[in-house]
Amino acid sequence: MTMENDNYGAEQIQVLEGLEAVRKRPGMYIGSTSVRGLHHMVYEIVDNGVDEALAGYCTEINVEIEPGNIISVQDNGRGIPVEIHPKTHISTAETVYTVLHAGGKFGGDSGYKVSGGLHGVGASVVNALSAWTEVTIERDGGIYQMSFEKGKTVKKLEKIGESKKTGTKVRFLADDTIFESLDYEYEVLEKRLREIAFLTKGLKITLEDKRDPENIKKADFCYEGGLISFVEFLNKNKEKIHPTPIYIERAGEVPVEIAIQYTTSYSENIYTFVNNINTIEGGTHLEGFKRALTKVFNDYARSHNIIKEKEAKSLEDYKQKYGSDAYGTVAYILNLVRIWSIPLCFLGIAVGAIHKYVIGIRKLDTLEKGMGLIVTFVTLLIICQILPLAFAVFVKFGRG
Ligand code: 0R9
Repeated sequence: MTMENDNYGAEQIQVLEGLEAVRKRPGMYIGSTSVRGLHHMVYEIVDNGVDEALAGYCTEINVEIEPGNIISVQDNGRGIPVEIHPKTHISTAETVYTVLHAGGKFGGDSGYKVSGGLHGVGASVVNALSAWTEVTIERDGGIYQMSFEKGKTVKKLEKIGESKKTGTKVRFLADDTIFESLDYEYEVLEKRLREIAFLTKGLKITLEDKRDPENIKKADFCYEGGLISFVEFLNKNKEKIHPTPIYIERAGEVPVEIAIQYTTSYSENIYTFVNNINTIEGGTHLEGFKRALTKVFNDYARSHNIIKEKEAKSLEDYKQKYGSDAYGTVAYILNLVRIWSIPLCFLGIAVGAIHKYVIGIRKLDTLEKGMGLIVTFVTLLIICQILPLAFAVFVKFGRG
């Protein structure tokens, strides 16, 4: 055996150890072994298709729950590369499914690093935690297939037919010795897939639950409006203060998308996403956004003599003083940032500009209208009450 072969052997051992580690501590890799972790298995595979969509090569992802809780996810992207990988000496597709972190490591320069989850590395985790996995790839004029049991290859990638199409289909049965239950909740998958569709403008996602042939459930989502559609969906039963959501999009190294709509509802809803993942605990992106919003309100209030030059108020102050009690204010703010972290100032600039011209003016205009009414009322009072009095006084004393 040559040195090179020795190295290859060592790499292979690392591979096996890698997936064994996943099965030993599944929670560390998929979050939990409860039904929540089970749903994450689906999201990990879907995210790989979403990455392909974000790279500009995939327009549709079809998700099915087959009888027996088998999950099938199919995309119409380029298909996972099938050629032998120079480092692992097995096909790139098999590498992605058997080497922990391979998606990131091997797909490095493929523009394959934007959606949530583990950025492709999730494929090997799902494989390790499944009783079996079957991957079918249409690419380079052929149909290729490989299969695994508990993460181990049982059928190496082989060409099984011809095809002019391209895409990847992954079918897996989660391992019931790992997960507490294999009962997928249709509504949970539906909610998350709809969210992904909102966050991935123009991508069509279909969901079909075929477990009960008497009661097949179906849904499909495709939103050309992206976040605007998301805000409209969230506010559909609310009274809107402005009919069209405010929308900001900034491309470049730090892409940002924001959509906002105020309604007459009392509660405020802010949703933030980073790399398509709902950041329920907020973060610097949310902080930056709120700071920018506060600055815009204060700048506007100062320039319209609503507050003094040196004065500054918080968003809460504005909401309490000019918001819910008088008109009701709700902001739906959605923020999609496909990066790891965002400099606060960047968001500040992006959001500031919009708010200056739209939200601030809108809110404070209403106040100004109120002020206008008071001024009109006082003027009428003067005309109706004070002028006749003055006239009477003039008549009385003038004549006298
Ligand atoms: C159904 C779920 N879809 C996938 O798992 C999926 C992965 C994937 C992919 C690529 C294309 N489609 C995919 N679908 C891909 C192709 C190419 C470059 N990068 C990504 C290419 O043709 O050059 N891959 C995800 C990881 C990898 N491919 C890689 F690591 F093998 F490159």
